[in-house]
Amino acid sequence: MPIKDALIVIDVQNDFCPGGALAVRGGDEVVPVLNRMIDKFAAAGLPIFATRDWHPEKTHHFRAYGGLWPVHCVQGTRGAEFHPGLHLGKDVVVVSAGMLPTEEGYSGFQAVDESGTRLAELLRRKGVERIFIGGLATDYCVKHTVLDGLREGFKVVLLVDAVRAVDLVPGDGERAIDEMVRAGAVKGVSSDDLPA
Ligand code: VGL
Repeated sequence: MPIKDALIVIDVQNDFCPGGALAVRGGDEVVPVLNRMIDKFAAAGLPIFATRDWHPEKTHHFRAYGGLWPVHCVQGTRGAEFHPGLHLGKDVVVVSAGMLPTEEGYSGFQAVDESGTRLAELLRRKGVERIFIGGLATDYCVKHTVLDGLREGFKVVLLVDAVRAVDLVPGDGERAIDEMVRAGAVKGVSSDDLPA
C-alpha cells in the first residue's frame, strides 16, 4: 500500500500578507505555489487542511496584553480571512488555533475543526501517515506545526518553496528550517511529483 499523504496549509491569511497587520515579506507569494499543491492533492483525493490563526480581541498573544505581537487575525475580521486567491474548495477542512486568551496557538496541532476535534485526530481518522506543510510563517506556525507533527509520529515534508518567514531577527527563517530538518523533516518542493 502506498503511504497516505495529506497537505496542511498554514495560516495563509490577509494579516500575514503584504498590507496586513503582521505582514510577512513575500507572504502572498506562497499562494500560487500552495494552490498547485491543493489542486494536486484534491485531484488525487487526498486530505487537505488549512489552519487559521483565530484570536479573540484580548489575548496574551498581543503586545497590549503582555505578548509579542501587534493585534492580528481577530476572529471575524478581514485580516483573519484567508488570502482571497487561495483555492479553498469543498475539499479543504479548516482548523482554527489560538482561540483561548491564554494560548499563543503557534502549532496547527493545537487547532480544531468546527466540532472541536484536533488536527492529529482528524489526520489519524483518515489514515494519514505523512504530511506536506507550507504556509506562514516559517519561523513560528510552520515550525511549531512541523515539530509537533514529528512528535505525533507523522512523517513530515516541509515545502521550502511554499513558506516565508517573519524574520524578527534576520536569519530566523533559515535557522527554523535547519531546526526542522534536524528534528527529522524532509525538504520538498511543490514541483516534486507526489509519490504514486
Ligand atoms: C504567526 C506570529 C504570530 C504565524 C502567528 O502564523 O506564524 N506568527 N502569530
